[in-house]
This record gives sequence, C-alpha cells and structure tokens, in this order.
Amino acid sequence: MSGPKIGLIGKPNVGKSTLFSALTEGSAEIGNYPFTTIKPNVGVTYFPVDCPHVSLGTQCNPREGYCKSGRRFVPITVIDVPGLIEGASQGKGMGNEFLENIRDSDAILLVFDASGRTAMDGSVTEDAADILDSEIAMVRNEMETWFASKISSGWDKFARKADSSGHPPLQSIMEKISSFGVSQGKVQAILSSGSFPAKFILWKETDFIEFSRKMFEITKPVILLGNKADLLEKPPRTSPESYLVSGDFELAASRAVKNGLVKDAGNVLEPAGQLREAQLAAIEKINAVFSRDWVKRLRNVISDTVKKHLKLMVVYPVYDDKKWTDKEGNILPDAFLMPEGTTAEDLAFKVHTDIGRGFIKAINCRTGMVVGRDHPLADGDIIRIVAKA
Ligand SMILES: Nc1nc2c(ncn2[C@@H]2O[C@H](COP(=O)(O)OP(=O)(O)O)[C@@H](O)[C@H]2O)c(=O)[nH]1
Ligand SMILES: [Mg+2]
Repeated sequence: MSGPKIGLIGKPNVGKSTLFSALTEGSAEIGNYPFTTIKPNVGVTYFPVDCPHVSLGTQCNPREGYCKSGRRFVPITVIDVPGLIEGASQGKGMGNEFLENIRDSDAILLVFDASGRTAMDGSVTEDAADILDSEIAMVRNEMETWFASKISSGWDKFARKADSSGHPPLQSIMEKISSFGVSQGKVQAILSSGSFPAKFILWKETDFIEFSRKMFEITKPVILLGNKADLLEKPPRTSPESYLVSGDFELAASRAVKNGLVKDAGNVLEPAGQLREAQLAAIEKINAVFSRDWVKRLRNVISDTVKKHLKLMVVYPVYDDKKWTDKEGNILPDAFLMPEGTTAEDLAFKVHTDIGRGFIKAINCRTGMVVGRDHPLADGDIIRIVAKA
C-alpha cells in the first residue's frame, strides 16, 4: 500500500467505517451495532497538490494515484480499525489483535461521536455530552496500555541481559521495540523526554505507560475527530482542538459526486444538471452543515494531517532533469510524501538503496542548480539524482 498510513480508531458506532467509506469510496460495511467491521479495512484516499506538469505544458504519467485538471492526487492509505472497547488492550471484546494496526499507522484519527449519543459500549443513548472527554481518554488509554504491554512483555529477561551487556541503553531498547519501526533518533527523543530508571530492571508499570505516551507524542500524532456534527446545533464543550465532521454527509456527498449529481469543488456542493426536488433538498441540508464555520470538510482534515501533523511535503524524483521524466520517458512518474527536512540523499535512498549508496550529486530541475547530499529539499522540488551505476 502506498503513502503514509492513517488509522481510524475509536469505540464502536462512532462512524469509523462511514468515514472510511467517504474517504475511500470503498465498501466497508455500515451498521448500527458494534463490530460490524470484523476485519480491518484498508483503502486509499488522495492528497491533492498542484501538479508541476502544468508548467511544462504537458500531462504527467503518475505511477500511483492520478492527475486531473492540473491537480495531482497523491495516494494515502487509510485503515479502519474496528472494535476498540474499554479493556480491549487486556483482551476484552475482540481482543487486542486489531490494535496491531496502530503499529502500521503513521498518524491516528481518534474518532469520537461529538453528538454524545453513543454510550461507551456502542449502544445508542440520548443524552451523554459528558461522556466525550472520558470517551477520548478511554481510547487513548487503550492504545497506550496496549503499546505499554507490548514493551513490557518479556521485560525481566530482556532487562537482566541488557543491564549486564554493557551495550548503550539506546541500542538495547531499539532491539526490544524493533518491530515498531521507530527510528533511533526518535527512540532517543522518547528516552530523553521522560525520566526513566537508568537500569532496565528497575522499570515499573508507570515507566512503560510513560514510554508509550511519549512514543505516540513523538512518532504517531493522535488527531481528535468528532463525528456526527450534523446532529449538533453548536460545537460540543469539549476538546477545542478537535476537528468536527459529518461522516454521513461526507459519504452522501462523495456518492453524489460519483453519480454526477453534484460538483464538490469548494466547501459546499453545487447541483449538477437537472435534479429532483428531494435531491435538491438533501443537498441544501448537507450544505447547511458543511457551511457552519465549526464544521470541517473531511478532505481538509486529511490535508491538515499530512501537512500540519505529519509535516510531510511532496517531492518528485526524475531521471531527466530537462524533460522531468524517468528512463522510459514517463513525465513526473513519482510524487513522494516525505518528512520536512528530507535531504537529497534521503530521497535517493527512498528511490532505491543502490541509488542512495551510489549518490554522487542531485540537481534541482527547476533551477538547474546542483544540490549536495545533505541539502534539505523543499515542498514541490523536482530532483534528479546522479548516482554511480
Ligand atoms: N447522524 C450521523 N450518523 C452517522 C454519522 N457517521 C456514521 N453515522 C451512523 O452511525 C452508525 C455507525 O456507523 P459506523 O460507520 O458503522 O461506525 P463504526 O462502528 O465506528 O465503524 C451508522 O448508523 C451510521 O450511519 C454522521 O456523521 N452523522
Ligand atoms: Mg465499523
């Protein structure tokens, strides 16, 4: 699967599968009862950017994603993580296997029912505004406890060996959590952000939880997504930093676009062609919600997740610095989402390990300037890597 991965996580019935469908137009099941989604659903959504092919006066040939009217749609993987209930990290409900999806996610959209009508066990309640904060805390706690239990399993044996090995603690802990794919720099940042016992054998439950918390903070941004905004007259009095959306209306909008009934260019939908009265009324109802200033469109949540939270930028590697093509003549075949601060050498390694190893120099194809291996790239850069064959 392609691009960065975003996991949709939350208790049953908050609308994860609806949001997943709206994003991917896939076929996740939608139902008004817990555990509709038995297996994690994985799909693709797109992050649009202005495509540089426009300045060439030609059309690009994307290997992944697509390009339409000068907009390049870069793929992003979305994972619908089912069945998180209180106690899941201890194996309750469906158990904690599904939490493995967190391992794969670069960012987590913590979905909650902003209308406060879904009780903790997923059943429908009428008045539960107070549960929002505890709901968010519950989901966070389950994720953190789950990861803490992953670290602490087999700890005594690990700790005795590591403490007596004479290896640097960083090296030991890197090996312990290697399956999480956290870079050495980030593990270092986690360790120095808290006060952890110098000897591993002295680590307690609270230290594992602390490590887990910092791991999310530093490596996997958790973004609060309040769903079912269409049921609200005003924003709920919780978590001011959360995004408020309507998965139901987003799904209706994406299906209407697919059927050619509406255009969805700006914030609201525009009727396309002759529509029946009922259809026009539905569009009006959707637009009334989309145009509230405290309601966010789903695609803007994704674009904030990519830019603001994951801090990614788009870089285009090419083989020919004049024509912006690969060896086969495909124009701008790749658009990679890479972290801010990515260097020319990082890009070379992303293209291919051999290209990274054989790195000689890079060329900024817009300016024709040579850039060195440590040169940080900028958003939208088109780069030719020159490497030893
Ligand atoms: N009013 C309203 N209902 C929604 C919204 N999103 C989902 N639902 C409903 O909530 C129920 C559960 O949705 P589902 O996506 O299956 O939740 P999941 O268990 O988190 O995957 C379904 O009846 C959906 O139609 C929304 O934005 N507004
Ligand atoms: Mg579901």
